[in-house]
Amino acid sequence: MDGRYTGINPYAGIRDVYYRSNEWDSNYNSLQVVLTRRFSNGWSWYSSYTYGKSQDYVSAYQFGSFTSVERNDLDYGSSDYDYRHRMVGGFIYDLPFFKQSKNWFMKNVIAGWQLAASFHVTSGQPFSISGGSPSTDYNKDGIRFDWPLWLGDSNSDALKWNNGMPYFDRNQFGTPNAPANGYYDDATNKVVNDLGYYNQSFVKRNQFHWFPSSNIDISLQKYFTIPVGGRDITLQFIAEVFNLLKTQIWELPITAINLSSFGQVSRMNGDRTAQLSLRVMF
Ligand SMILES: [Ca+2]
Repeated sequence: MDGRYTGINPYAGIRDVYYRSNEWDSNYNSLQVVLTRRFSNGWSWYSSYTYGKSQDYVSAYQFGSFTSVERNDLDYGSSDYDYRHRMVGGFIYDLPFFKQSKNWFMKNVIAGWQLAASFHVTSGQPFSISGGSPSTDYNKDGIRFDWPLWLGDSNSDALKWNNGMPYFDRNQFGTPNAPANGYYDDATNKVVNDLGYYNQSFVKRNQFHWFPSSNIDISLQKYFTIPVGGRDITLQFIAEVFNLLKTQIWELPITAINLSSFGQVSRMNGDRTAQLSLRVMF
């Protein structure tokens, strides 16, 4: 109910009614390959690759609305978390050097460190192009998030570059022709559905995927045992670097077609962070 249907709204004074149900489908298929090496001879390894495809009408829990109540199927598409390829892995390696050294310092301080690393490579984040203002209520049903037209050929047509910055090209998207009879006819006080409206070539939900991302984290750690007053105190020292290679990816472009800033990308994200920690166990 958008306030205009007072004639058929049985609840006077109530504008919006939220209805929640479990009745919509989602669909996930994947191929998963896992390779691991259990810890022995000082090292272990794990790696996992997933080829996945997830589709649904809405991906958020207890939130979401159809762009059109007449054509729910227009919202069936890639899930918000539909990352096609994902590879993760890592290793743990007990550094074997100087463990048998006769030198006290080499044996107790330099030896005995454990090196670990983990990484991921993930294909691009899915995202949609839609509106959010009265001007993007193309089918005139009171809901503003209608799909614009897709004028491009292949998805990559929408991605353009300007001075080394990517942007999404507004010219690849168009305004649908309005329903021929309008959606609600004030003269007859009836809803007039021009279903021919839906024969236009709309952009699909989560039609686009942004750039792939990757990351490597490493850590170096060691336990020190220090005898204090007849008992041992254990110190655990960990040095970690997150995003070792400082890989950065562009932030998603602005996806609301009604904004003048549509398609703009403002910055790259991806800091490198180093962290030292010392834990005392007694
Ligand atoms: Ca609408």
